[in-house]
This record gives sequence, C-alpha cells and structure tokens, in this order.
Amino acid sequence: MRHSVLSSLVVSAALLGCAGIALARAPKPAAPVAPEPAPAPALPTPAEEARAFALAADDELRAVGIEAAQAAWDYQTDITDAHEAVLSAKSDASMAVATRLVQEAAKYKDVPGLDADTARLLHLIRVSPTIPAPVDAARRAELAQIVTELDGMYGKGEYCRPGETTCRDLGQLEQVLADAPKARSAKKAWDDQVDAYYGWRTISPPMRDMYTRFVTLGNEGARDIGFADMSELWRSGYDMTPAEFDGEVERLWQEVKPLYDQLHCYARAELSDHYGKKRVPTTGPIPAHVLGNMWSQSWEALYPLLAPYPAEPSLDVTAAMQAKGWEPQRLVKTAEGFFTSLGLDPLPQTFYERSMFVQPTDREVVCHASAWDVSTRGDLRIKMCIKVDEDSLLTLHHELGHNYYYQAYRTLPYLYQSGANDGFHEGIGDTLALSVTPAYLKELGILDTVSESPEANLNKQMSVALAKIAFLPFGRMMDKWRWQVFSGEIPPERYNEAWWALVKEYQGLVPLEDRGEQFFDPGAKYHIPANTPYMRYFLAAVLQFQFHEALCKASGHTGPLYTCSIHGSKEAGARLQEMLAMGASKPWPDALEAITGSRTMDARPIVEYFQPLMGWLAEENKGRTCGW
Ligand code: X8Z
Ligand code: ZN
Repeated sequence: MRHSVLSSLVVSAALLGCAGIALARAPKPAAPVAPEPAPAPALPTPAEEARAFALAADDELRAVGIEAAQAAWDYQTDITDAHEAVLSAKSDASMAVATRLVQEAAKYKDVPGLDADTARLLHLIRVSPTIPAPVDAARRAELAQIVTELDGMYGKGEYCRPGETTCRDLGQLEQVLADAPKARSAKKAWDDQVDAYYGWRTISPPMRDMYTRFVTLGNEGARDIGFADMSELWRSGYDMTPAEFDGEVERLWQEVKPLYDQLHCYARAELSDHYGKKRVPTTGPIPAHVLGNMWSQSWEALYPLLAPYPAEPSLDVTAAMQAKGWEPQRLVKTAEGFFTSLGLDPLPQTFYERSMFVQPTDREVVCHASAWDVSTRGDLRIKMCIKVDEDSLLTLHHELGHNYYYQAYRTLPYLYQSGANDGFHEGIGDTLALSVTPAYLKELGILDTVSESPEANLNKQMSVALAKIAFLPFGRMMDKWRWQVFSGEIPPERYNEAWWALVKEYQGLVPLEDRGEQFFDPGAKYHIPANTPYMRYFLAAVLQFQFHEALCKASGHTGPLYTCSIHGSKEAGARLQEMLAMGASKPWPDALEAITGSRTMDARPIVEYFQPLMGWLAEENKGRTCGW
C-alpha cells in the first residue's frame, strides 16, 4: 500500500534524470576568449534555487521510496528474517533522506517570490513523513527495526488455545465472529466469540514495550524536524492548522453521532433478546465481542439478527457467490469491471501477474489488504487474502480505488502522488461500492431476486448502515487514542485503560472483564503496529457520501440518494478521473470542489442517505432508553 507503507516508512524519488539538480547549480562563468566577453548569466534567484531544491528532493524521495516499497512488498508477502533485515535497512535509508530534506527545506520556506507550486512541494516535504526519524543514526536505525518488526509480529500473529496443538490465525478467528450470529446455539456462539475475540488479543502484549519505545523515538524525530510531537505532525497534513483540523473532525463527528446512537440502541435491544438480558443488558454499553467483528468496527455479520423484514428477498451475497462457485479472481474482475464501466482503463496485465490474491500456505504474510504502485509509475498490485464473501468483494472495490488513484496521478511529481488528503484516497473505492445495489448484484448473476419495495429498501439500508454507521465511532476513536499517546497525555502505564475508556465513550462497548495493563489491546488492530494513520478512514466514511451524491448528479440520477447507482456512467467516471488526476497537487478543498462543487467536508449527504432507516429506527426505539 504505497500510500500507507510509504507514508508509514517514508516518501521518495525515481531515478528519472536530474532536471532539478541542474537548475540548482550556479552556472559556470563564461571563459574569457572574446575581447568583449558575454555578460555572465545571472545567478539563480533564491526562488529559483528553492524550486530546484524541491524538484531534486522530489527525485531523491522517489528513489528511496521505490526501494523501500519493493522491500516492503517482499517482506509483507513473505515474512522472513532476511526480508525483515532488508526492509529495515531500506526504511532506515529513506527515513534518513526524509529527515535531511525536511531540514534543508526549512531554509527555503520564506524566500521572497516563491511560486505557489514550489511552496506546496516544500510544505509536503515537511509534513509527508508519517514516521519521522531522529537525526541520530543509531536511534534512527532502532526505530526502523522496531516498525518493521511490529508489522511482522501482527502478520504472524496467531492464537494457540492452551492445551491444544493447532493454532488459529486472524482470518480463522474473524470467521468465528462472523458466523456466530447465525449459529443455532446462542450459548455456544457466545463462548466461541469470547474465545476468538480475547484469543486474538494474546498477540499484542509482546508489542507493548516496543510500541512505547517507538513513541519515544518517533517523537524525537518529530521534534528534530520542527514539530512538538508525532501527533502534531500527523494532524498537519490537511491544509489547515492541527487545531482547525481537530475542530473539523469533532464537527463531523457531532453531525453523524445521532445515526450511531439509534443503531446502537436497536442493536443492543436485539442482541439482548438473542443472548439474554444477563449477558447483554438492555441499558448501558454492549459487550464488545458480540458485534460479529474483531474490533466491532463493522457489524454486517449481525444482519441476520437485525434485518427489519427477514421475509423479503435475501441479500446474502456471500451465500450466493459460494453457491455459484465463484473464485477469488472473479471477485477481482468484478470489482475492476465497475471501474471500467465508468470509462476508466482496465488494470495492466502486470497487476494480475504480480498481485497476491490468496493467502499462501507455504509462508507467512501480512493478510491485511493493501494496494500498491511499487514503481510509482503504474506497477499496480494488491495484496490480499481474498475469501469468497461479501466483505472481500467490497474490500476489493476499496483497494482498486487506491490503484485507480495511483494510476491517475502517476505522472505527477512524487510528492503529489497522494490523495488530496488521505481521506480521499480511502474513500474512492468505497464510493463506487455504494453503487453495488441489489439490482446491480442481480445483473452480475449473484442475487436471483430483488425487490424495490419499501421493506426491501429498509433491509438494504440496514445492511449498509451496519458497515458504514457502525464504523464511525471506531474511525473517530482510533487516532484520538494515538494522538494522545503521541502527545504524552496518555502515558504508557495507561495505554490499555485509556483505549477501553475511548471504546466505551465512542462505541458504547465494554470488555467482558477488566483489561489491565498486562494487555496491549490496541496492538491487536493492524494500523497500530503498522503505524498507519486512521483518521483517514473516518474522513472517508463521510466523504464517500459526498462523492456519491456528486457522481450520482453527474450521472443524471434523480430521486433519493439511496436509490442511485453510478454503474456504467461515463459522466460520473470523467468527473471522478478529473479529481483523481489532481493527486495532492492542490489543497484538498480544490479537489473537493472539482468533484462536488463544495469546499467543505460535510455530513449532510450521509445523513440524508440514511433518512429512511433513521425514521424506522426511531419508531423501533420508541420507549427504549438509548445511550450508555
Ligand atoms: O485498512 C483498511 C483497508 C486498507 S487501506 C483494507 N480499512 C480499514 C480497516 O480495515 O480497519 C478499510 C476500512 C477501514
Ligand atoms: Zn485503504
């Protein structure tokens, strides 16, 4: 995942010639041959020097970034000590370059006459490193080693139940949670979920000391490049001050919170019926292990328990695809087919040759899905352990959204090869997936019968809400925890306590028993050991409905937003492509304006989308005391 691995491990420059460097040098004085020598060419102005520096820095960052990306691919698709050593060395090298360039860039910041483009490149040099490295070489190498090892520890993670000889990996444990709501015995399902949920959390206590050290070294690196700590650096990439960004996030959260409150209230009541009031009380927070997902971040698996009208035609995409014998590659082709239906180019043949689609049985890999452009010029790949199920189909749309973004901006300077902000990158594939409607699934031959009745519509809304609305508080709290950890507000001795306090505050969930500081439960979520910032997913959850609304309009759709599918619309595709091709070359409000006409992130479209379901939930929840 170039944007993520490289944003985790650093940024870089392709070996593409040195136009920038040539500009940077002062021209040699002309040789005195003629009686009247031509006047010496003027020395470059400070503004020209700044531009030359920025372009050369871009080249250099690309070169080390490509090497780090190649090493990261090798490691994540084959976790060995040898690959770990190479990646650690490449990360070290690229971090060294990034830190040096940030320091050099500071010299040019205030030169007079700087053009806007150069100023933006200089700004991006400064805010791009996700893991800023200390200037001290030994400490930088230590940091590179820690971040590489943490990633591998997560990838290799498995739960070995005491007394049993076989162990289970994340995919197997997730399956237990996803299957539980359909189990015939609620009692057995409860026990199985407790086992899988807390079993997975045995992988992370060994990460705790390493993570603590990572925070110390990363913060030192942040200070070395002029930030108070990593929290300030991470919040500086949004074309506004960190404080303004905090305000934006909180504003959006307050706008969407009422949606979550209603869903939580309804789910709690149904879960209480299912498992009994003793296990799931009708008031207060819900036990975290019964939401059908390892982090309770998506509740889609609860659909069989929560469907408003179970007698309506089935929306069980997983069962249908499995019954029809779909293979992983067919899911990939289907997701690609959505993008090409919009008029975007097919993926290159090398994508199919170089990607990892299924979990290998002969080696350890990082299964967490990611999308890559290793060369930064169109060497597109994904790495995923595809299962034939609905979740994988939607995740494939998500991943290909990254790949199509990479493809669209591949000719830009390396520093512009990013989303307008990181939420944009995460929201593209999801935007298309909002158009994967029952009617489209029928066209694909997955669903046999679909209905447009209000009841069927509410079922569909519930299934989308269980993914999108359930996610919101999780997306909000992950980096609230991390930012406070980075700033020191949450010290190491309160890591776990503070984590669960946020889970309770935002998600309204609690652990079954007190989780003391002998645990490190944040480490059981990929993005913590992998050091991938998470606020991007919260932004994407909001932005994708803005994008969807705008593309629906471009496609000529009229009527309620939830009935729209942009599948097949070349007009929507052209509008999307225009924004993708901008990359990060302009502040994100410009890109948002290009696609939506608006310059602000706005929760109105997501709220509007779910209006029918919200009306239904409000009725259902009448007489209940919502909240926790
Ligand atoms: O990490 C991802 C993608 C890769 S960028 C699979 N997502 C977040 C997660 O899994 O927690 C997508 C949704 C949120
Ligand atoms: Zn993603």
